This record gives sequence, C-alpha cells and structure tokens, in this order.
Amino acid sequence: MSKPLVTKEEHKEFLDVFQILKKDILEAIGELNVSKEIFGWVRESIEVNIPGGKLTRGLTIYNTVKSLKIGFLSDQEKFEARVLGWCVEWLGSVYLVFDDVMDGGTIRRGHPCWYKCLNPLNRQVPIGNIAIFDGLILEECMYKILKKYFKHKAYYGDLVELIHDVNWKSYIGQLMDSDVSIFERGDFSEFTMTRFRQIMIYKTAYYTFYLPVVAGMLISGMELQYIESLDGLKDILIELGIFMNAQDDFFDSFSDPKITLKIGTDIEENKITWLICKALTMVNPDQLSLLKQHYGRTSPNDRAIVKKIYLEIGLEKEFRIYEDQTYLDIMKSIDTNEINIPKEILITILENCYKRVK
Ligand code: DMA
Ligand code: MG
Ligand code: MG
Ligand code: MG
Repeated sequence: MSKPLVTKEEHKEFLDVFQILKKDILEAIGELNVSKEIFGWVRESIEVNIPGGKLTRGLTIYNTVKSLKIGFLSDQEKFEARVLGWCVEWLGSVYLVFDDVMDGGTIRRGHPCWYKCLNPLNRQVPIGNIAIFDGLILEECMYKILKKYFKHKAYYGDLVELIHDVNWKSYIGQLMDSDVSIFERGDFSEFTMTRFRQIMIYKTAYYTFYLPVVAGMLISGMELQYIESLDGLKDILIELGIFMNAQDDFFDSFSDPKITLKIGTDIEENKITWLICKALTMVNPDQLSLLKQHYGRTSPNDRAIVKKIYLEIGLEKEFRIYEDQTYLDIMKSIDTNEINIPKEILITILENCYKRVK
C-alpha cells in the first residue's frame, strides 16, 4: 500500500487554507464590479476545478519546508508553505482543465470534466470551448495568490520565474503528448520508451515533483541558482515524475474509474504510453497486426481489443515488475547520491507513489 504524505490532521489543515485563498480571489473579482452571473461563474469554476485532487504536489511543498526547517518552523512559515502548495495544486488543476479538452476526457475527479459541465449562464448547453478561457482565468488567479502572499519576499522574482519556466516546459510537454494525434493510425515508429520518457519529462515530471521540492527549498531560504545546480537531486525528482506518469498510464487502461475518479482515453487518443510502448516489445505478429488496426481508434470495440491483447501478453504483471524495480532503483539513487536535502523528503514521495491505486 502507498503511504500517506501527511497525517489526517495536516491534510485537513491544508484543505482549510484553500477556503482562505478562494475568498481572496472572490474579493479580487468583486473589486471588478462584475455581474453576479460572472462572479458566480468564476466561483463555480474555482470550486469545481481546484480542490478534489490527491494534493500530492501541494503537500510535497509543505513536507519539503517542514523537513528543511525542522524544529524551527513558525506558524507563519507553515501557512506560507500551504499557500504555495495550493499555488502548485492550482496550476496542476489548470493543466487538467486544458488536458481534458485536448484528450476528449469525460470524467475528472468524479465529476464531468469542466468543458463538459453545463454552462452556468445557460444550463441547457455545455461550457465547451469557453473552458479554455476559464483555464486562463484560473491560471491568473494563481498568480494573484502568489503576489498577495509572496510579493514582499526577496525570493519572489525567482519564484515567479521558476513557475513560468516549469509552466513553459509542461505546456510544451502537453503539445508533445498531443502530436501523436497526427500520426497515421497503426504507425508505431515513434512508440518507444525513449520517446515515452521524453514526453513524460516535459508534460509531467517538472511540475509534479521538481517544482514542489524546488519551490519548497526556495521559500526555506535556499538560493534558486544553487538549487538548480544540484543535478543529482534534479535527476531523482525527474525520475519520480516519470514513475508517477507511468503509473497514471497504467491506471488509464487497468483501473476502475470508481477508484481513479476519471475515465481513461489513452487508447482512443493514440497516446504514447508506458503500456503501449512495453506491449510493442512483447506482442507476436498477429497481436501486432491487431494493435495496428485498433489502437488510436474511438469505438469501444477497438478499446476492448487492445485491452484484450494487453491482458493476453501479461502486461499487468509486467507493469508490477517495472513498478517494483523502479522503486528499488530510485531508492538506491536516493541512498547513494549526494542530494543536499534531507533524504526523507524524497523517500516520502517515493513511498507515497509506490503501489498507489489512484
Ligand atoms: C496530464 O496527463 C498531464 C498534464 C500536464 C495535465 P494525462 O492526460 O495522462 O492525465 P490524465 O490521465 O489525468 O488525463
Ligand atoms: Mg493528456
Ligand atoms: Mg488526459
Ligand atoms: Mg493519463
């Protein structure tokens, strides 16, 4: 079983901070004298999209600060670590608003994806493409929170730069993840583990663990330039991010949506996932020909055939082997590398990911 990142109490305290930040943003919108409909729209967009995640990234910032300042963490510093944790949660939630439009998602965190929700001003129609604009508004909300709570800090400029840089990489990664949609179906020439890793590094690894840990180090008083020079640490954080995404790919095909609270579309969307890259190294010629005919196509029958091949070749077991081996490899890297921060920060992330079910 995966180990929780924080205690129940700390989890609750983290959630409480969200209410404060939501209030801040609603006040900022109120100052614009918008209609009550627009006010309600933005409030609904925040309430539906921002909370409700696993909070892995946000709590990792909190844990990083806690470990670095062990014994002398003031209440104010705790609060700031949580606020920044929410900024990263907020950013990740924005990615998902866009991601579901790009991936044709239907269910997210147990509810219809935002673009599929009914338009708050006309409940007869879905929000549709306006969701893209909502994503941009939510992203600006995050910068507003950042400014309100961190503007006076000496590290503010570095923090904003760090977030922009990670954002830049994630958006490019999302584009890399989507460019498979133009490939001819059945052309698997780009479906390699090397390509999988390259996409994952940009689309997920930077914002998932690199950003939370680096941001936590920054607000704990370390210099950004110094943190960014720590190659050993960066390598491990990137590997943790790839690991988490390989698990996400596994859930997309093998997990119960009742547990993951989302419905996968990787097979339909022709994605370069851990599963398909591995499967292509395991299939016989007949199975390959079936994958060529059915991968990247939208009918439930196509998905069922792909899934059947995944089962036939024992992909689930193969994934478990990968999961165990990666756990050991990352643990060894943490153990043997100079990482300049308490190792428990990375071990806690790894133990939380390992054998996670959602
Ligand atoms: C999402 O990857 C990546 C980002 C940067 C949001 P994904 O499409 O595999 O996520 P999910 O499976 O949650 O839709
Ligand atoms: Mg996606
Ligand atoms: Mg997606
Ligand atoms: Mg996925």
